[in-house]
Amino acid sequence: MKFKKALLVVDVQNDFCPGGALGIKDGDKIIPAINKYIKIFASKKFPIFATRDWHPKKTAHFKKFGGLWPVHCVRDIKGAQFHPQLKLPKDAILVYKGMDPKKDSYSAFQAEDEKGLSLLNLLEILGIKELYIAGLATDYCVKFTTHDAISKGFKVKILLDAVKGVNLKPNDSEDAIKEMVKSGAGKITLKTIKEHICH
Ligand code: VGL
Ligand code: ZN
Repeated sequence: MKFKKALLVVDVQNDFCPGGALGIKDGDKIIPAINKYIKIFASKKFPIFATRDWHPKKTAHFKKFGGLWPVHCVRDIKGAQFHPQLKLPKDAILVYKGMDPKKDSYSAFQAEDEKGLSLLNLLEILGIKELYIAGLATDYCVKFTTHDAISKGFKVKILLDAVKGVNLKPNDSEDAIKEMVKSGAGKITLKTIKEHICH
């Protein structure tokens, strides 16, 4: 059975890359692989979504207001912009998350476009049934997004060579991948992607 597919590029923003406020070690090293996936999906005319963590200056998500994280991805500043190496097509669908000053929101299913349409709305409008997920961070946004997607009935494939984690604890990313697979996510790399989308 053929499912309609989309690529979801999660939070490839300056602040999550080395030198950024919440820089993930080697976070930028996955960008060339992501760009290759973008080319493959674009060539098939499959939609490409990209999320951005998009915080107000004051939010309970930040350490200084009771949360877990240093100040990062404050909307409209450089840290919140996409990494300059990321090559999104002009028709990529951009969604934003983390705007609520009172709570954390890690999942892309808490994201919305500039008109306020949620990711779920947008996926339904386009008839998408299967998500291929890349980006940052494996142990937060990628993990929460995958669990939400599966619980909402989507099929999920994790692009293993195009994700990286924060690893507050050293095995967090590895554990996150195991959990996602246990919940039903598949694993894909650039070596195997063609078998999945080129037919
Ligand atoms: C995220 C840490 C802080 C994420 C967001 O979406 O992965 N991680 N804010
Ligand atoms: Zn955040």
